[in-house]
Amino acid sequence: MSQLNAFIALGSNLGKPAENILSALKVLSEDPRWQLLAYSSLYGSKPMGPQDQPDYVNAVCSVSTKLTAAALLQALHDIEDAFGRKRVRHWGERTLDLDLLLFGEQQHHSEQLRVPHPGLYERNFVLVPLADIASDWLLPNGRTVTQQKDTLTEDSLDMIICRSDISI
Ligand code: PH2
Ligand code: MG
Ligand code: MG
Repeated sequence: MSQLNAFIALGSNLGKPAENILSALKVLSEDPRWQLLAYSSLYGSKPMGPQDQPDYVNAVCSVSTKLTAAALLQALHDIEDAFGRKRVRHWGERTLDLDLLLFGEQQHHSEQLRVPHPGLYERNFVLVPLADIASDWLLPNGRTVTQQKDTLTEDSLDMIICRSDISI
């Protein structure tokens, strides 16, 4: 089976969000089912969805894996569960959210598996960190990550930890 590059969005707004993201990156770096290739800086972002929830910390990483997209997504859900994630409300607060953004050039449109992630094109808290590690990656809509990021009008995000200061 071939080895593909996947991009994963990380988000947290409960407990100590930055620590949760760094711990999740460590867990991802230690898993034998893939190799962690790169990770972005950590960004603080205002909540999308219900406003009565804390601000988020967001980041993106890439892995290389021989897993299928469905198997990788299941593995990500298992890691979310290990971080004590409870699914409380749609777009609501969470200890750790791991979203599969891109899986090589593949596209999946089932209920369980949507790749590219449906929010990818509109969310600055996804495109800004993704541009840290994959600015020239060509998206299925024909734009590069940076070109897509430049279509957004929202305010820029606050970088809270620069990726060069992170050691996993
Ligand atoms: N995730 C959500 C809902 N709202 N807002 C921000 N800023 N960042 C997130 O990661 C986020 C959100 C549900 O996954
Ligand atoms: Mg999710
Ligand atoms: Mg999400």
